Amino acid sequence: MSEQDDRIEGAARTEGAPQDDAEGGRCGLSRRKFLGVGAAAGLAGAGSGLLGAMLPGAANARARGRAPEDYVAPGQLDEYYGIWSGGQSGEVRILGLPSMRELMRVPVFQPDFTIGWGITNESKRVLGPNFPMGGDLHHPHVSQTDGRYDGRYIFVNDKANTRVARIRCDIMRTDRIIEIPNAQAIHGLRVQRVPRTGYVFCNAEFRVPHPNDGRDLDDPKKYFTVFTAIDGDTMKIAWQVLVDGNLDNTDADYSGKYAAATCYNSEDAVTLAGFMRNERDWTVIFNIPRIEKAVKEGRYRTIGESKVPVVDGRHGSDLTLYVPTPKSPHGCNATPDGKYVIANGKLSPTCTVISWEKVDQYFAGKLKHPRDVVVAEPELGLGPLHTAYDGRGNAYTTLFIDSQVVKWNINDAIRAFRGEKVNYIRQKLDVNFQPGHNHSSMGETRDADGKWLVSLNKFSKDRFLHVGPLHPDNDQLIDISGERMKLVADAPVYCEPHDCVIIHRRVFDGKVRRIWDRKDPFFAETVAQAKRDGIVLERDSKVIRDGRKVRVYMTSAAPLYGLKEFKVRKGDEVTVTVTNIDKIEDLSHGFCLANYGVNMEISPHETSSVTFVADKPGVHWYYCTFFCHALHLEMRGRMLVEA
Ligand code: CUK
Ligand code: CUA
Repeated sequence: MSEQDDRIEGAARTEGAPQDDAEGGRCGLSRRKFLGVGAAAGLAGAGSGLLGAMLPGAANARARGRAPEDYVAPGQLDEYYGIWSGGQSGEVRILGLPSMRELMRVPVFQPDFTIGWGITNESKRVLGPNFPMGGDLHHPHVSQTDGRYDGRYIFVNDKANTRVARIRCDIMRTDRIIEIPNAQAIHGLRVQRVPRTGYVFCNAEFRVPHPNDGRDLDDPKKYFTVFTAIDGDTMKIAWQVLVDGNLDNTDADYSGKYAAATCYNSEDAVTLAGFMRNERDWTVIFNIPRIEKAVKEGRYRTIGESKVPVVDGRHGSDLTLYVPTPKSPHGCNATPDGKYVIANGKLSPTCTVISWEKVDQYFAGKLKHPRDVVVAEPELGLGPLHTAYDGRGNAYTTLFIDSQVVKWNINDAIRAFRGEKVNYIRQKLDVNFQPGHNHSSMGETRDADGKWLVSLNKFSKDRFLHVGPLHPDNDQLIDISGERMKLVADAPVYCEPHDCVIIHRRVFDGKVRRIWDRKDPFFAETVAQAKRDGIVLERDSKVIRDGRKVRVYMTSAAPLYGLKEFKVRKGDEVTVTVTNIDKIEDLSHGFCLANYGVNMEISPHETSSVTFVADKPGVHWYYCTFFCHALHLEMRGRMLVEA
């Protein structure tokens, strides 16, 4: 049997196999029993024993789907971009779908020696002077206009260092990073859909005392956290809302009136054990027009040194609505038809469906109890974390503990909630293993097209060749275009993406630059300095001495730098500015300075610069690190440092 035949046969087996379903799988029953025992404990305590127990069955039940190259042949382009979080790496990755090929990495919070992120002056201006190393990047989301992707920006959170960053989609480069005041650990992040982005909403997850200067460490009354709205155009903070509980994930509606956030620790505890007592926590709904009005009328306070207006949205406020939601809810996902937002129960086997229309009625005083906005609460399985949509009325929820994706019908769940006898579960598909987020193609916009679903699985176990004790995650591609979900591909990924968005290529077509615009603001400050030095960057290669500061300007054109050597004195502060005057697409140069920890990339028509102190005398070669020409290896020069 050829490899090809084997693959197709494998695919057929996957589609029809009983392992597809929750109850009758080859290893299904025994595994469910295992999981049943320690479900809550597994979630709370990461459950390593639990996972070990399911290994043998899982290995047998390996689903062998069609390979991605069956969908995207070599040389063919993908239909979708996947914008992937890089998790602890602090970067964003760009994949093609359905091939799952990694196309690019965009450094955000972490240094990156390939392009010199954290080394070049241009990147340091974005990162700030004393940026903490690294970040924990969970949620990349693309700006929208009227509920549709407009392809301007990607916004991302940094949980580790309480920041939010923006990536320009035209150059796929980070252009702004801001710190969020009055907060610790920015987690959930989503964009305002209507009328446009507009606001970027983000959740500070950890409650800390305010002011957090050591005077109150253990007084729960002093602990709180905030919901933040950032102006996505200026990257200034518009306002914050004081809340009860710990905020987790967030999403916005399709009318521009509301944002929602899942919220745990209704117990007001300051320790982990206290967090999980209550059967219900909340989904918090933020009434944006009312909050804006309160800010406008001065009904806010400021905290500490920050000037950001903070309105009080704790219980009793008319700016917010706390919908009781079981239990420590996690994912928060608005449906693309604009009708509902769904909170994923995490420690409860349920998802809670909240109707925006009922939220309207509640704020208008027509509904009495906050629970009246709930229109369904389907029981789905163990550990529901996140939900994606196909635009045809179906929802796809990841079940962390069950290691499954469950497809269910929203309308049927609503009917069942009203007491009708209907089965809202459509299918349960094993994924490998322990999924966190999932995402569907165009699924967080009005254009949800129901073609692809990706399940971001935290554990790969034995799915790949072993590469040491640290295993890659396993992001699995699932075809959801038909009645039944079909597992198509496994994709190992470096740890650990939390979230992604899948965007049709038409959104970016014609918007992503192939070479730099010489007028790009990304290096405008460097250009301005050159002008003050009387330098035309596209033409001149020259050394300017300004006291102990030396500015070295050179062009790069394959396979030559504009300067074969330059001379400085020990202790000089040297700035090397390189302008790539090649205009051929894909012809990047590098500038690497031996034994100085300097490397940077200069793509066609880009200017990059780096500043360092020439503290090591002698000869230091600089050379090109991007293979640009048959004589690339000859592309070099000497920095001569006089003692
Ligand atoms: S979170 Cu990681 S699996 Cu940060 Cu969106 Cu749910
Ligand atoms: Cu320029 Cu290699």
